Amino acid sequence: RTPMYIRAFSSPSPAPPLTQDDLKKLAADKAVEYVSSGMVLGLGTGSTAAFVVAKIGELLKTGQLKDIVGIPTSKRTFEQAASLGIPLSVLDDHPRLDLAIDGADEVDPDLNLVKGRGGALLREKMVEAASSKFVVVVDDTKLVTGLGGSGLAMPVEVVQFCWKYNLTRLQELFKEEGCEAKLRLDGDGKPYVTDNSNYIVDLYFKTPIKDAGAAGKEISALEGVVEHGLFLDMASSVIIAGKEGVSVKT
Ligand code: ABF
Repeated sequence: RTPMYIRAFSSPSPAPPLTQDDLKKLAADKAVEYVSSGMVLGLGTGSTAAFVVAKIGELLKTGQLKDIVGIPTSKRTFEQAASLGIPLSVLDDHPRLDLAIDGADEVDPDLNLVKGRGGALLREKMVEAASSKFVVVVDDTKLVTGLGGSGLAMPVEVVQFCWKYNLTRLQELFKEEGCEAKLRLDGDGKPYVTDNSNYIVDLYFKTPIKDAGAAGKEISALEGVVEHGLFLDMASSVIIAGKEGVSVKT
């Protein structure tokens, strides 16, 4: 018989719990299974999308993927992908994409999204709208029952000119939802400037947005609004990683 103290030391210790980054990576790896050689591929922005870009770089390096053209959705993603040697292009030269993969800030039960807390919403929306398939990668903390219901920001990209005027108009639009509008600041307390030289007004709702379709149209109708973070009817699939594993919703 094995003495008790040896058994205690030799029994396998339980696996450490998965971190949020582990979950993001699991979702990213699953999404990369949708990528095949020869694709024109939209490359998302954010920490989950960064795992996707890293994996694609790896597969290109080992020759498991070939002839990919990546269309980055931000300067940050451009830099990461370029550093990994992923061939890159722009929508001007590739107006139709086979697939785009990106993260999200909120996902509702109908696969509608809030995006843009990472500041890249305009390029993300342009690239993802041009893709035949748009696969979203999230960990399960991003699931909400109604958009805007997380109490976190719903971003709107606005021109710098008279941004206060637009901030007030946005807040007025959603008075009934108890909306608070704030200009996004960078780490130095200065206005955050997007890749397109615009500002971002973040909308904070006390209750979920009642009619996201109508809200999106009303926001877009304001002169000086460039784009908003409601991505409605755009996602083909959402890959969700949670402690219980990875699931795919379509
Ligand atoms: C982008 O990255 C954004 O639209 C969204 O704001 C953000 C999600 O970031 P993360 O994956 O780091 O949570 O996809």
